[in-house]
Amino acid sequence: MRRTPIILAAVAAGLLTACGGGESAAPEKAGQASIRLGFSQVGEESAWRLANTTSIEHAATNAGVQLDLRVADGKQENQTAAIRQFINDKVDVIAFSPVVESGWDELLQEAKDAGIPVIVTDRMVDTTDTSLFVTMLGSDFTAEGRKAGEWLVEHYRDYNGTVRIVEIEGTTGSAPANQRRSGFAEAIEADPDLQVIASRDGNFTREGGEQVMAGFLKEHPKIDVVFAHNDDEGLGAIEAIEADGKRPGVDLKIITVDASRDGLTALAEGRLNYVIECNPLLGPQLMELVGKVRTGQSIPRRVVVDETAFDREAAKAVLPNRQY
Ligand code: GYE
Repeated sequence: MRRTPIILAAVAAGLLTACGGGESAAPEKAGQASIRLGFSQVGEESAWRLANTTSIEHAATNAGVQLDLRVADGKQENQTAAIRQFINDKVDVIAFSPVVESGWDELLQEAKDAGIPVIVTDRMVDTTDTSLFVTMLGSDFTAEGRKAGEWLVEHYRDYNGTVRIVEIEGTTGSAPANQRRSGFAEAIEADPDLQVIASRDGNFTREGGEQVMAGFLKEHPKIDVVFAHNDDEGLGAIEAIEADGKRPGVDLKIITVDASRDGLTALAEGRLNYVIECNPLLGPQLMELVGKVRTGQSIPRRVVVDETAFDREAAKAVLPNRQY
């Protein structure tokens, strides 16, 4: 588990200016100027994740927030240990991106009993008591899955015969895997010719995507479409398809989610066919929420990130300025 404490002197910048930090501030205000945030990150599985971590680190620095970042290597038990440590350390605010949706009730109750507000970011938790967290900041994964399905329905509108789809899912039990799968399934119901013939966990990694795709190619003589739950899995699938002597993007259509620079580059080259955006640059919005929670201001229960989707031409247009 990586641990990167970033202790910063209170800087009167960004949200701190709003909090009134500075030399002449009253003691309680000076206290506010130095918010301690414990953040438990999922891991380092994808380009999305690395960009998300960097965004949070930079935004904390800019806001003068003392960030204790702990990276959990994709393991719920590591996240549990990190959050218990934050509770012990009496941080002001806890934020976390839960690797899987369920199994958090007891831990979040401990944070609540200790009077520490919890912000859920990126991935949703499935709790019986929604008062266990103050807000959720992240994308609408169901909408992302739906966009992928709608593109397929449109693309195969005039096609006769079965379209054989394989799905490379994200980490089993995670919110993005569950919701991208259901959004996609809901959208492709519009055309009974669109059939998911196999579906397997690629753990959101390039390696996982390659292995799962290699297996699919062995087991299924005819595959028309790959829906990968993130770019990394799709890029891994490209390698397996090429190793099998087929042309990704031509012999098999590939749809992915994230729209990282590598994903959009493959799309611009015609090796992917459609990419749904999932924005990892959540740091500034997270710090704004942290500041508001700390100072007792009201915040919405859910903050959804604005996103789009790209075809080949759109990818070429945005690539020169893509930040992640
Ligand atoms: O799509 C994937 C990452 O939770 C939205 O996790 C995130 C997902 C993202 O590993 O690349």
